[in-house]
Amino acid sequence: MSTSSLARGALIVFEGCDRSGKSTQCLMLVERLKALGKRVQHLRFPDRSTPTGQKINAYLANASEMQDDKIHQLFSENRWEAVPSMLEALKNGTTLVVDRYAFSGVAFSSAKGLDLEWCKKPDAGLPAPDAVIYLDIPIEAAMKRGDFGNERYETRAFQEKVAAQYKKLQTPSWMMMDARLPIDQLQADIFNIASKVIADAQNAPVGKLW
Ligand code: Z5A
Ligand code: MG
Repeated sequence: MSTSSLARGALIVFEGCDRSGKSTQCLMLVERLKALGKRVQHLRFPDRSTPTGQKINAYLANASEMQDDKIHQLFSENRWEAVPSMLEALKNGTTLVVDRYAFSGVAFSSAKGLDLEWCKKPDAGLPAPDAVIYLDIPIEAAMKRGDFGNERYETRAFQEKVAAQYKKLQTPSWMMMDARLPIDQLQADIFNIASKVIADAQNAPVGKLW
């Protein structure tokens, strides 16, 4: 029997504007991988269940105010809290499917006018995704899926600024997907991409942002 270390899991991140279909596609991918007997875990940021996440939740719900630089750092802290368990899971062969990550942090804060390079700093050193699946959709089309919610940032003008910032953050592992495709067709494409990413990540070290 081989004594070589266990193949690691892959870190697959979904990004995109409001209503682009991230949560829908994350859930479908997790369910399909589980059905195939793969080890997989679904994460989302912000993780609103932790003390930092609860402060973020109050901010997003407009129930509290915070300076732009401070809330930016809090979003990052919310990710760093998860890093030990993320690294452990990856090491144990569990693939992580993550709904929003540091790219959201930088895109949203820099869309408010904060310097993009400054915004990247708090997340430098986080586990780097093996793939960023970006669900690309014109804001007009996203709005046809129903009104944006009532949270902070959920306006057309702001989402347009966010989309422009996202495009400055593309890494080599960035996959631009047409989020206007029918849900099942998009999932089929995403599943094929994820399967290859999982296979390729098995024996590669976990990278670091940025
Ligand atoms: N934020 C930040 O500022 N800094 C940070 O560091 C982080 C986040 C991590 C969290 O929102 C907010 O925090 C977010 C960024 C900021 N603010 N905004 N905007 P969230 O993640 O909790 O919520 P969201 O993801 O933005 O919104 P959402 O509505 O959950 O969008 P979604 O997950 O992309 O979409 P969905 O729920 O999968 O689908 C939306 C609807 O479209 C639904 O009815 C689906 O059935 C439908 N749908 C989905 N796919 C399709 C297709 N392909 N065709 C037709 N209809 C579809
Ligand atoms: Mg969502």
